[in-house]
Amino acid sequence: MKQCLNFINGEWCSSKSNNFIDVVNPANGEVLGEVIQSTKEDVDEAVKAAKEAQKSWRLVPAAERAEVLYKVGYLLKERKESLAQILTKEMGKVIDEARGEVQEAIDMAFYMAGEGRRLFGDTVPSELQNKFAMSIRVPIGVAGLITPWNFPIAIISWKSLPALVTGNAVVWKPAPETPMIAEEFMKIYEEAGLPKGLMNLVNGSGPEVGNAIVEHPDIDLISFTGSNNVGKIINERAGSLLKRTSLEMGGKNAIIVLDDADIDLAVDSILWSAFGTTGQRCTACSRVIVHENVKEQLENQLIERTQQLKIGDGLDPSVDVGPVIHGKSLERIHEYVKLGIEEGAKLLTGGEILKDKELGKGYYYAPTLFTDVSTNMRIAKEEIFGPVVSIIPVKSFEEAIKVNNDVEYGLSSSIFTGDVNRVFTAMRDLDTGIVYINAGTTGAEIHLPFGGTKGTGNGHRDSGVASLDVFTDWKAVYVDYSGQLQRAQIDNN
Ligand code: UN1
Repeated sequence: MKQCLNFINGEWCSSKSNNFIDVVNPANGEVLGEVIQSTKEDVDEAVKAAKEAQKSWRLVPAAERAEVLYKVGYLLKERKESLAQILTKEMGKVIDEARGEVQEAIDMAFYMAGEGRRLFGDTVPSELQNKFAMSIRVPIGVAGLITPWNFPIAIISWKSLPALVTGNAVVWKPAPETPMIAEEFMKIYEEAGLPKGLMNLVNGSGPEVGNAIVEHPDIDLISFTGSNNVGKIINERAGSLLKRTSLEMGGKNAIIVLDDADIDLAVDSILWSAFGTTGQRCTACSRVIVHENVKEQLENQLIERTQQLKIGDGLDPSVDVGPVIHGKSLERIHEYVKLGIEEGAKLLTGGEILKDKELGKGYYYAPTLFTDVSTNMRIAKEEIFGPVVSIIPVKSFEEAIKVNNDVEYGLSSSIFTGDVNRVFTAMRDLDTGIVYINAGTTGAEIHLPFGGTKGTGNGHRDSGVASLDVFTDWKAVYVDYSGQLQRAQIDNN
C-alpha cells in the first residue's frame, strides 16, 4: 500500500507515532494509500532543520534562489498531466479543473521566480545633506504554512514560492485528505535542487501538528488557508506570541444579476462558479442576488441547466460535477439543505445525496437551487462548501449591494449589468477583496492579490506581489556620508 511520509531536512521519513490514516478517492470510496500521522516531535525536528538551513539561504542572492523556482516551474509543466490525475483521484475535482489548478502552480512558479530579479525596495531623499535613505525587504525566518485540500497544489504554490524566493525556510502541513499531491510537489522542490532543510513537509490530521507549528517559538509567521473557526484559533494563539499571521478563510460569495444583465451569460457564469469544484471553493458562488424583474427568467434557465449537469467521477471527461471530499461533508451539506427547507426557502432542484449503482460508493450531492431565500436565513449567511445556491430576490441595485455586503465574509463578488455607472459604483461599494464585472466569482489569476475583507481574512493577501508583504519585513537603512554628526529632526543651523 502506498504510504505518504514526511520530508524533513532533505530526507523522507516516518514518525515515531507509527500511526497512519487512510487516503480515500471520494469518487468511489477506494483506499488509495495512507498517510503518516505526525507528532509535536516531528514538527520540532522540521523547525530545527528549517532554522539552520535559513541561515545560509538568506545570504544567497535572490536571483540565484529564483533559479530553483524556474526549475520548479519547468518540472510542474512537464508533469502537469500526471499531477492533475493524482489531484482528481485524491480530491475529486474534474480533470479539466485539476489541470487548471496545476497551471496556477506553474504560473506562480515563473511569476515568483521573476521576483528574484525585482524584490524592489525604495530610495527616498533624506532630510539631511550627504545622507542616503532607503528601505529594503528582508526575510522573516521560518514560515509555517497550513494548507487545505480543495486547492492542494495551487495554494501551497501561492505561499511557499514567495516564502522561498524572499529567503525564508518553510515547515508545511498539508491537509490529510491530499498527501499524495503534497508528496509530488515536495519531490519537485527536491529535484529542482532546493537545498535541504528549506522546505519540510509534516503530515497529520487533527490539531496536534497544527498547534505545534502555530506555537513553536522558532516559527516566525503562520500563513493559513482554511475554515473560519480554525483561523480564529490560530490568530489568537499566534497573536499572543506576537507572530505575523496571514489568514485566508471562508466566503459567502454572491453573483448579482440586475434587470439589464445578459441573462444567458449570467446563467453560464452562475453554473460554473456555483457547481465547479462541486461548490468547494472559497470563491464559489453560493448566493445569487437577482432583480425581481428577471427572477423568473433566470430561475427557469438555471433549473433546466442545473438538471442537465452530469455528476460522476472527475476522471471521466464528460462529467461536469465531481464528488464532495468525504462522507462527513456530504452529511453537513445535507443538514444545511434540510435547514433551508425548515427556514422556509423554496427548493427548486437537487437537495439530495445521490446514491445509485453507477455512482457506487462515491460522495455525491445533487446540485441544489433554493429560491425566495431571505437574508436572515442561515443558508444565506453561512458557508456551506458544497453545491448549494440560495437565490435572493431584490428590488433595486442599491438593495443588491446592501445584501451582498450584509454577510460575515468578504472574499469575492460579481455583478452582471450593462450600465457603466453601476459598474464603477459596484467596483467601489462591493465589500470584498475580489470583484468581478460580468463574470462569475471564481477564477482569480495568480499575479493579482487573493484574499478578502471581514471574516475572510486579516488584511494579508496570497499570490500576486502583495504576497511579498507576508514573507518579508521592511528594513529602513540610512547611509550618512557627510563625515560629521548630523542630527535628524534637530535644527542644525
Ligand atoms: C480557493 O478556493 O481557496 O479563484 C482558491 C479561484 C481559484 C482559487 C480558489 N483560482 O477560484
